[in-house]
Amino acid sequence: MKNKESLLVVNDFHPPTIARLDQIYQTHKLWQVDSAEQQHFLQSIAADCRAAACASWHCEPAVYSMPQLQVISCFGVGVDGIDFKATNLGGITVTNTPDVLNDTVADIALGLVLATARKLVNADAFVRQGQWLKKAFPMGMSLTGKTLGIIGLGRIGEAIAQRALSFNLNIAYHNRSSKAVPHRYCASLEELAQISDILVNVLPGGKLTEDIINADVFEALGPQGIFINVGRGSSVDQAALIHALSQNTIAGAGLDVYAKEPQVPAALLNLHNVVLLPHIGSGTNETRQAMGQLVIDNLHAYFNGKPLLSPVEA
Ligand code: NAP
Ligand code: 8YV
Repeated sequence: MKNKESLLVVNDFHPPTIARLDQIYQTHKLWQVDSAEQQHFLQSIAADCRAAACASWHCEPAVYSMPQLQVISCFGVGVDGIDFKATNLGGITVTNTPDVLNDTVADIALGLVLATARKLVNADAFVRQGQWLKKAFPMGMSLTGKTLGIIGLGRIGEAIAQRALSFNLNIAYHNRSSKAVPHRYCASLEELAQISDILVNVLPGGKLTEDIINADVFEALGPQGIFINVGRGSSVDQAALIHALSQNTIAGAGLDVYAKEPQVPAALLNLHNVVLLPHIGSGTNETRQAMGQLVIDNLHAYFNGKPLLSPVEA
């Protein structure tokens, strides 16, 4: 029987997927090795190791220098944790897990829209604390006829738009260029914020989007406006967001992602006009399973000389 191929598993990204990789490959688990020993560990497997499996949000820099490494199969669609300068230099192709998570992330985006517009989390606390016995809960904002502005109308953005239409929301969007969709295109973030009642961010992370949702965008969104973020925290000037929320220059926010996860600033924790989630956009059993399957399928394609299913264009 042919020996199992050697596979470096960089981090503990999804235990059920890693358990399946253990069955298929001779796995070498970097995160289980003390950091002082990792260089030596990588050298000891370097000659046989042509592929790695990794979280899309972090890869140990030493991995990129492995001489035989040709593929890193990432778990996650947003590959801002990968150093593409280093992978290009090393001739390494990176794959990710697009599309299989669109619906689940879009569901959470709409969940945050409802939770903020109708103050669902505060309403729950209101009942539990017995306040309903004394007074009425404050009114929310209707969605019908309002405008949902989507920053980053890509795969997930389109799944959000599809759902938003069934809530009778109008859709507008901002990308670097317009696309063939029946929604209003705004060439600038400020223009989109200006016409939006609810602004949803689905941008990828990385240098090109860093802090581009800033004080000017929140000012344009205005005091009745709601900001939702299911993209990346790095694309938002978090200090400007906290300022806008605490001064009520925007009405509220629903956040799944933050500047430095899992750290959430105390200033946000103390505000009542923000709903805070712990980056659970893709966090269902079914979707994480599908992401894991795509990690496995990409590796299978590589080891069998077939085209990779979802290579990332670097
Ligand atoms: P995608 O299909 O590539 O969509 C990204 C969109 O952003 C594209 O429409 C792109 O359009 C636009 N864009 C990119 N850079 C831009 C820039 N500098 N300025 C303006 N628009 C820009 O990606 P996706 O699959 O929808 O995923 C989007 C992101 O969601 C991921 O990268 C990840 O960070 C995040 N995500 C979060 C979760 C979660 O759990 N919360 C889960 C999955 C993904 P143009 O190229 O035309 O500009
Ligand atoms: C994470 C995500 O990968 O795919 C992405 O870009 O942000 C998420 O799906 C997920 O949180 C993994 O734990």
